[in-house]
Amino acid sequence: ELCPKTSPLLKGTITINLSGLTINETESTKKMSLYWLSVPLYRRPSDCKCRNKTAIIVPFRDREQHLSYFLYYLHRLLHRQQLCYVIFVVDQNDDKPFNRGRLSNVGFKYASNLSNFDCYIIHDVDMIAEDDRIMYTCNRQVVHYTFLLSKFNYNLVYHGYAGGGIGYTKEQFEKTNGFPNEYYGWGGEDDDINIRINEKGFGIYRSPEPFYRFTMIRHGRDSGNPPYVGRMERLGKARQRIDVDGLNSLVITNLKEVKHKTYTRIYITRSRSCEPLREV
Ligand code: BGN
Repeated sequence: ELCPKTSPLLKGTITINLSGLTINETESTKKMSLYWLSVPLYRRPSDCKCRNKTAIIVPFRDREQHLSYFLYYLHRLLHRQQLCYVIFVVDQNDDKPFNRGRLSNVGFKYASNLSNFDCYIIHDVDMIAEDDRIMYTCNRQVVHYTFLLSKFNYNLVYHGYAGGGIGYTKEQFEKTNGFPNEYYGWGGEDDDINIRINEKGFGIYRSPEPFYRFTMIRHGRDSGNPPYVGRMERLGKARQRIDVDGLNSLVITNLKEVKHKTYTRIYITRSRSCEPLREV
């Protein structure tokens, strides 16, 4: 039978203790998932038929320790929410500036090609939900989950912030043309999708519940992710570029997949032929 509308497994606030966790800890997560796995593709709640299928898409490079924290907490949360889900880690396997937008598009394309999910959540690896009532599901509006971050003292950092974790239905992602592919390095791509989502009339939903809080794992700036100097200028043209730069202009070459027990990792390397014009 269908799972209840509100999962009886929810416990509320989650205590997050990062110092006590090591990469080895994920081994226990692996064993746990084997126990719950009934169909290779999804982790299913053992006792009922899930109401929602969610794809978690994590743009990633070189943050193995963060990934083990992330998986450890997220698997527990999603299980308690009685969701069917798959976690896709999209790994930029080159030394070019990090391109979060493009990785998100690759993840969406890969996931939506694999199966029909109700919700595609693009999620940073360094953000961990502090409450299991933060539902990893979608809405009529595009859902922004990560607007109260420890890093910003749990305040919305500015009106229009759309960074961290954001959930789309297939239709929403396709109609907004996903993410821009042409932001290289840190900053701006999330402000760009905010424009897309509003221009296409979906709007962004942020829960009024006070428990929508996220811990952001502290880290220094990545050398492979320098601030993108051209981001202001690119953002100024965001409206004109919605239907030109995005899911529909994505070229995927050199994709490799590795299936782990608790997530699928997709390696994507930018080939020479689609090298971006270097903007300095
Ligand atoms: C903003 C960045 C976002 C980032 C947030 C939070 C830009 C665009 C030029 C104004 N936007 O300033 O990408 O997520 O800070 O750190 O840099």
